Amino acid sequence: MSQPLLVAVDSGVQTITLNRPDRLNSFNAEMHGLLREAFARAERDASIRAVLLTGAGRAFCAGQDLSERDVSAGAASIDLSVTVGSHYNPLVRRMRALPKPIVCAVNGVAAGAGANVALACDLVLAAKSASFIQAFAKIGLVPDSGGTYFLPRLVGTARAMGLALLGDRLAAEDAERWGLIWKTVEDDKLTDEATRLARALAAGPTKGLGLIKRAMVVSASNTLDAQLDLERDLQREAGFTEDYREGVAAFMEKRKPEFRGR
Ligand code: T3D
Repeated sequence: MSQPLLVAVDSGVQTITLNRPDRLNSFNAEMHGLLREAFARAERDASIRAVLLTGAGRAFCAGQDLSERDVSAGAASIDLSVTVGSHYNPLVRRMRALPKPIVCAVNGVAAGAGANVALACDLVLAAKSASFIQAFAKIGLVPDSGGTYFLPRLVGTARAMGLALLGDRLAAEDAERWGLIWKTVEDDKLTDEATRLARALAAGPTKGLGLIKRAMVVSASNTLDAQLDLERDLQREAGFTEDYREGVAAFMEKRKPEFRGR
């Protein structure tokens, strides 16, 4: 049987591929477990300096595997807070706390939690034929995996409300125009472009990039005063890295910096 998650490390990039294409890469418990392991490895393994998340086949991810939910007459009601609390929330928290950049290559439809896990990544690239669907309202649920946090912050309340209440498909190019994602690329260029981007990040000043990510992640809920203090503290940390010394030395010597991620 094929693995529901493929993980490969090359040139400092850990590529994680959701691999249940016949179910549009929807999440089940096994996939969540493997994702947990993959992100834990990304955190502890210094040779991994960026993560690339994508999907196998024609979809990125269709959210929760609905075939795992017994909603037949007479079946006991399911407490969905259990899976949200034990799988989705820890996944999004882990991704946001990872001190390394995560690139998402949205290769096809991203629906439900699949859309919001994509939005939890740091740079979202999408194939022009891809789309984003807040599918929750169509089945009587509430956007989870950070959807109600990311959407209004990325596209404003009016558009967030429309996406969440209607659950309609948003084409990748509209998602780019609205500022929901970083950019779209031609379908046949997605893998190359996402890999190029992830490798460029992996060759960057990893500690500094991690600090940038931390500042951006908390800025949504910080005051300007708190953010200014945080920037001061993070700059202190960044200034103690080897990569900062290398960056300045390379600039002065008019050469390309060789960052080591330290
Ligand atoms: O339960 C909890 O733990 C709470 C947490 C919830 C988090 C969530 O993500 S809730 C939202 C769950 N996801 C959805 O509601 C999306 C369901 N899927 C769709 O709406 C559509 O499949 C898509 C719009 C994503 C794609 O449509 P289309 O026409 O391109 O493909 P399709 O024909 O609908 O799907 C192809 C196959 O994948 C099909 O199986 P089949 O007929 O070929 O055997 C379909 O049943 C299967 N599939 C698609 N999405 C899911 C799925 N199977 C299980 N779970 C899915 N989410």
